[in-house]
Amino acid sequence: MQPLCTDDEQYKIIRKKLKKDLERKRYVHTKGVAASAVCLAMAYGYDMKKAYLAGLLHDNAKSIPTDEKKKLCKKYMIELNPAEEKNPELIHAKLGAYRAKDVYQIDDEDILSAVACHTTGKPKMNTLDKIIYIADYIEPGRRPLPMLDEIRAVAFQNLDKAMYLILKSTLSYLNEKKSDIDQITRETYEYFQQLPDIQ
Ligand code: DGI
Ligand code: FE
Ligand code: FE
Repeated sequence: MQPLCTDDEQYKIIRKKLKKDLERKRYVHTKGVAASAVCLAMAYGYDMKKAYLAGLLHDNAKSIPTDEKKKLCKKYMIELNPAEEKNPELIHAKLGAYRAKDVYQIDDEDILSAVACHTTGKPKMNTLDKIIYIADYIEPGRRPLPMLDEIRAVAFQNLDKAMYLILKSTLSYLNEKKSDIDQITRETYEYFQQLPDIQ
């Protein structure tokens, strides 16, 4: 496996820009997700550099005000589904993928995909998609969430099972809050629920 040197110039430039673009707490979360993604990459023999970059960039669009987010979606011709129109906090995932390419010069399709689907997930996610989705939930600074300790342990044993547990917990949280559930979040849950190796 290629070694990862977090001191490389490319990463320093990206971290500097993220530090400027994100609120302080969000930047700390971002570093936690990048570190957790690298740990998961080690556990599953995945490219640590790709995991690190995707972790760093996953929330790059999070701190942009909503009306600016919507303007940028028009600029990039990103179509918003009804759930995204109603819950603008969902937009930062897709928009983040376009900005990762345009502003952060990332061309790797796996990294862009992982950023784009990190909030709702999607059926048939690849390994990096799952690593980022899970790292976002288990990063060390996350405030206590239901089942977090168990999910942290499962994450290093079975990615699909960790996906299923996180989706289950997210859906019950959203139901409790009476938030709209994106069709893709539901489909993703149903996809992981029927996999044979999650029981
Ligand atoms: O950006 P982060 O806070 O690090 O995490 P995230 O990108 O996973 O976004 C977190 C929120 O998104 C979390 O509170 C759950 C919510 N979310 C996930 N799927 C859906 C959703 N919110 C709505 N309204 N509908 C969804 O389908
Ligand atoms: Fe996010
Ligand atoms: Fe995040």
